[in-house]
Amino acid sequence: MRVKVGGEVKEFRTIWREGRLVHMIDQRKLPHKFEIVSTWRHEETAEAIRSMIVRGAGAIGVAAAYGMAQAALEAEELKEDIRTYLESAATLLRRTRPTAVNLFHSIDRCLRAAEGHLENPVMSVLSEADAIAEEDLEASRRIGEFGNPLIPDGARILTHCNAGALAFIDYGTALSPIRLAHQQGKRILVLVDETRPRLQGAMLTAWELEQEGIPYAVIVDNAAGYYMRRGEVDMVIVGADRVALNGDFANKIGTYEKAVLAAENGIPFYVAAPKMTFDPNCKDGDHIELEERSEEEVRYIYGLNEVGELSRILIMGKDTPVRNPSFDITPARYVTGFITENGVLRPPYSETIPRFLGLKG
Ligand code: RUB
Repeated sequence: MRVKVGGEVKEFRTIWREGRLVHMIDQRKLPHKFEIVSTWRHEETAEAIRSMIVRGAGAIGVAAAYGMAQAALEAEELKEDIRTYLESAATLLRRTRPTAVNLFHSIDRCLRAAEGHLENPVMSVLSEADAIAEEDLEASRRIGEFGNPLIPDGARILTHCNAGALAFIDYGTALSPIRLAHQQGKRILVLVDETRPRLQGAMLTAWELEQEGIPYAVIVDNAAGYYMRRGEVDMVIVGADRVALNGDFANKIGTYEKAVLAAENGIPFYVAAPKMTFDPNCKDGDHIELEERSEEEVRYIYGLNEVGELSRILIMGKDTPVRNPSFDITPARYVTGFITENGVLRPPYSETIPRFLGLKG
């Protein structure tokens, strides 16, 4: 993605690897500060995923793969048994965030790579991790190509959370078709749900759209229905953290109500997601583990204070009881189509998804 830093425009990936060093854009500080965090050990990368320095299904999948690459190099340096070392790194990385299946797919692929190449398991894990990153990049680029024709000139598009270049390696999922539509000269407006409590919409999606010069407006989460009912939303495009075989999917809390409102108002509702986000072992949404995050995320708001310092502000009683589910499930019946790297999947999903995953002839 192109980023304006210090008056210059530079190309960045959300996360990249240089030998054992893993670099990532610090997503907790945008849009106020553009900073790169670098990790040297897999434990630090796991912590970066947990604390959401890096977040978004695709990006944490790649972060986990790079964490496994670091673990392979650590095992070599420490002369540890590689299998045992990788297994324990896998356990740590799996515990960081439970919902996005990309993370689990990546870890399993790296473990299988080590198993399959006993003569040089370290090299094999490194190339598998790099392959996962390249595949993610290519998948999101293709999602843009398949999604763009769905966007009419003049479209007003609602999106929730951040499913952009920051949530992937580059391009993004939901934002990939939007970028392409804009590049092709279509006049579009993106309505960005702010996405409480972590504000990924207001902080990250808005920042990405600003960088690209795509017209947008941030709206409070509760305003989506208002605009839909007024006829001011032509389509919804969101990302996903895990798609079940029947088409139910998990995404950021609040996605479900946007889908119901879209159906109520006759608005097409698309989910942009690559193969890595589909879970062949999950038959429906009731089998997806949904993350519950810290109460502090709801009690405090994070941003710049009036003297320009990043700070946390308590917005309710410090002991006020709160609940903080981070994801919800949207039933398949609300999804107009899944925009994937191989084309747009349509209902009945219990047939089209298994076929897409190569599970049915
Ligand atoms: C991210 C989120 C995003 C999906 C889709 O949640 O719900 O919509 O990950 O993104 P969080 P992707 O910010 O808690 O990680 O583009 O990776 O499919």
